[in-house]
Amino acid sequence: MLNLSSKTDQGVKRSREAWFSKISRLFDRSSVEEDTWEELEELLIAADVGVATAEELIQRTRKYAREEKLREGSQVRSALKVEMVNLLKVDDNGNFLDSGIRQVILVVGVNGSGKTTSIAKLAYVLSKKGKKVILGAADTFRAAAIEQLKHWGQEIGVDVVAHQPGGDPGAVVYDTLQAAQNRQADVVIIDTAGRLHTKFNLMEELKKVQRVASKYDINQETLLVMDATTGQNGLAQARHFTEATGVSGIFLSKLDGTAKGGIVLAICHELKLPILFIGTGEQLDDMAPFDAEGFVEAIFS
Ligand SMILES: Nc1nc2c(ncn2[C@@H]2O[C@H](COP(=O)(O)OP(=O)(O)OP(=O)(O)O)[C@@H](O)[C@H]2O)c(=O)[nH]1
Ligand SMILES: [Mg+2]
Repeated sequence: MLNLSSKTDQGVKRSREAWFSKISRLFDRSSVEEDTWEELEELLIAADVGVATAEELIQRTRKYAREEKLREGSQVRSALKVEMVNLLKVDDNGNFLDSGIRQVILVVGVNGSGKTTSIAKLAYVLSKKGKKVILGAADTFRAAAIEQLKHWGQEIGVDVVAHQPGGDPGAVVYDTLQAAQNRQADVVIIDTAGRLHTKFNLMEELKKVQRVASKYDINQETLLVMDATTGQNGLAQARHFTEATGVSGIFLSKLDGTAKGGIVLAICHELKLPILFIGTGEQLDDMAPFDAEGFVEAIFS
């Protein structure tokens, strides 16, 4: 079994040590004054929460503290944590992977964001839950990309449908879904080539892949893999992907690699997209489903 809370701890370790322990210590004082709020804003921005989200969070916390007549530092700290959790709870339909229905998940994102690794992690977790998973190697740009997915497939023990390098990604998706039907798979995960969100043709190619998949009677979701270390730049990328292809949720990879885990708050608040999973390292089990309360506890603990 995955120990989820320890994976989340591992993922936010650097952020906790660099910024959130400082934020927590701000409230060790007996009373909260104007300069405490100013310092809080600076620390939140340093942690990559983003100016707009930091202001919103502070405004909500101050309002709550005023209304409830909270004066002591520790009380205000608790209020801040509650408001963080509220900000992180994006209205979504829950985690589609828990729904129990047949799924095809198209995994998209910029180059090197962690798509293929995150797919392997998902396949690993789902297989352990007893689901039959098939992977489709629709990143046909590079031979190495196909090999990388096949390697993971072998390691985990799941089938990978692949064509020759240079082939048509749509044809790979078609064959993968055909195989999924024949072999009664529960979950199909499609790896796609990394692309810059600004490249029109490549975004059109993704839409074509979505159209191929939609011909099948299977629930379709698009998972955006975002690299946590790209910080605020990642937000602009995510907006482009959302506009071009629609995005059901985010797999936030490499959270372990950044001290600026405050980006999680910016993503939820500014994009209004749910973070479904976090990546916490390079191994197969280095992931956890995202959970707002668990995240806030871990980042302050
Ligand atoms: N530390 C850490 N490294 C990660 C994580 N996820 C992925 N990586 C690493 O990031 C690098 C890129 O990962 P890939 O999965 O190949 O990324 P990709 O998006 O498929 O890349 P392209 O196919 O080239 O677009 C690899 O070295 C991975 O091991 C994570 O959660 N934590
Ligand atoms: Mg890849």
